[in-house]
Amino acid sequence: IHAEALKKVVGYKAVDDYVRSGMVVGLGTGSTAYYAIQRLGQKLQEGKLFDIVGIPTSTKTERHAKSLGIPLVTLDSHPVVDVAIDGADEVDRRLNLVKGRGGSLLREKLIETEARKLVIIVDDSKLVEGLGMTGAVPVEVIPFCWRHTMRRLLGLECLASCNVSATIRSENENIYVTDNNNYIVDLFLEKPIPDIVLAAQQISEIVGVVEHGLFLNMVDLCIVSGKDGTRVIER
Ligand code: DER
Repeated sequence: IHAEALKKVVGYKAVDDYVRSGMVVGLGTGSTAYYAIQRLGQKLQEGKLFDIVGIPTSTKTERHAKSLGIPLVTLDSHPVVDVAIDGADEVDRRLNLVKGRGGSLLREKLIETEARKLVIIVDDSKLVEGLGMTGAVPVEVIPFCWRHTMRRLLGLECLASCNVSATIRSENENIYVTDNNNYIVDLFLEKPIPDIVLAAQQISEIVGVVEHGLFLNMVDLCIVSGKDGTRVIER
């Protein structure tokens, strides 16, 4: 079964099963959340859903939602999000996540922290035993003295056993700039993080760090698609 089909089935299912008329919906970012946004736009156009407002987690998602006619608001006017739907880079057995390889982790976490229900949609390639083993753990940092902040990240006690390395995320020879005019330091670990909660705390305590891609104890349920079908994992 084609990878895009796996993304589409979970994107559609998230909207069909968890979005009701009148809701404030957090709109995720990435190639899987793309399908949830498509489905939401389609059902609004068909009149199967109404009185929906969306809160986009990136300018990219904002443009996509606008192109479909989904009415958009922000957390300033709508601080309570009924449901948020987003993809993830990694999901562990406790539904803790790595997110942010698409660069949108700050607004994603800001909005998804306020969600009454956070629905994560993935194909089964994202399911992992330990976080940080399939790719980077992204950390959004302020541009000022980013090398200093990167050094502080590399020196963290809680990552000492992980053989950690770091790169400043680049795009076409330039440093990648997020929607919030920050940079991203990607942390690469060779061994799993022993204490993920402590790591999240210690990373956040570094003054130049704005936010990181460890989403812990946030997810209510995860819809997973695979070649054998689709299942829902509740936390
Ligand atoms: O960057 C993000 O957090 C995205 O949600 C990403 O992690 C998932 O994107 P994908 O659905 O394209 O894999």
